[in-house]
Amino acid sequence: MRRIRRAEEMIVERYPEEEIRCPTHLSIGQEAVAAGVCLALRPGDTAVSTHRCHAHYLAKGGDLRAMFAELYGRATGCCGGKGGSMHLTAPEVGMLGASAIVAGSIPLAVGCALAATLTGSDEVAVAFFGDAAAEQGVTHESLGLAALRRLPVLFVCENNLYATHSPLRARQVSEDIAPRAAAYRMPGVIVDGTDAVAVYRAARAAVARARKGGGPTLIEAKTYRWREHVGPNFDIALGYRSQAELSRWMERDPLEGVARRLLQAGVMEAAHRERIDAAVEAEVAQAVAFAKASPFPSAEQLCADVE
Ligand SMILES: Cc1ncc(C[n+]2csc(CCOP(=O)(O)OP(=O)(O)O)c2C)c(N)n1
Repeated sequence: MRRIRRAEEMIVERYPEEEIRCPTHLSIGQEAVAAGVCLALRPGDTAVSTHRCHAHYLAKGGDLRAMFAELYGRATGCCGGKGGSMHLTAPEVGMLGASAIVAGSIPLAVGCALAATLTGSDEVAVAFFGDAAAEQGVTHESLGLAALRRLPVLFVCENNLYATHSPLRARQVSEDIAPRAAAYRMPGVIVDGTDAVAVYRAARAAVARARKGGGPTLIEAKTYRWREHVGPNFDIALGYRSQAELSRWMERDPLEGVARRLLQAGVMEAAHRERIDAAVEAEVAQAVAFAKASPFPSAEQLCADVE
């Protein structure tokens, strides 16, 4: 979680330099969801993500240097510099990719799960998506097929209460997404998305169930994005949400929550935390330096893989 937070804070610091030219959607405040879910997965399990994919990519084991190089549009990026922030991919560790189409991750994960059952593998697939994706027709088609075929897939909804600037209460009659799972006779679980341990426990149970043929689970993590929908800034001045609401969620910082528990339980000492912070700081700085020193793709590289 520290790597995810610091990497995104670094994007905040560097974005105004205008060397990162792709749109970037930060998940500061939402880190516990990616971390908790991906900890319950094996490298061979597949994750499919959204426009807000940095956290999922890093939690699944994606290379930090290749991520920054991608953001900087360099040939050493995980998509050769052609994808940008919304299209991070690391198939070698099961990060299949990220779709900027709202709900795009959901049928892709179902397809991965279907492929796993057809090939006799015990791999599990995860679709990460936001609350707005729950409003798309393809979500219901996908949940229906996954339930019918008892596919090994986790539907992980990061309910951060907003779709761009539209609040959930203006878009849906219920503030909860998880109860919809009942219509497909699959478990629907609500977890505190600021609590990495709670998320991990829910994901671990769903993965175990899926791996032994029990079928899909819908996990709804209640969470909150601290920054604007797209870009590095705070956006309270826009007026669609209040400073008081943001402050309440910031008090529930997922990183501080885990650190407090580990310190109180005597599992981690303050000095250990400082060592983690220092190591992450160096790693992120090196990733930025690597990206900046990398070449841009050549004209041939830019045209490769483009049909
Ligand atoms: C099919 C489709 N419709 C509209 C958009 C424009 N759009 C981009 S992000 C977004 C809101 C997404 O909200 P949510 O799924 O809750 O994810 P969050 O941004 O909150 O993480 C919209 C409407 C899109 N990318 N794809």
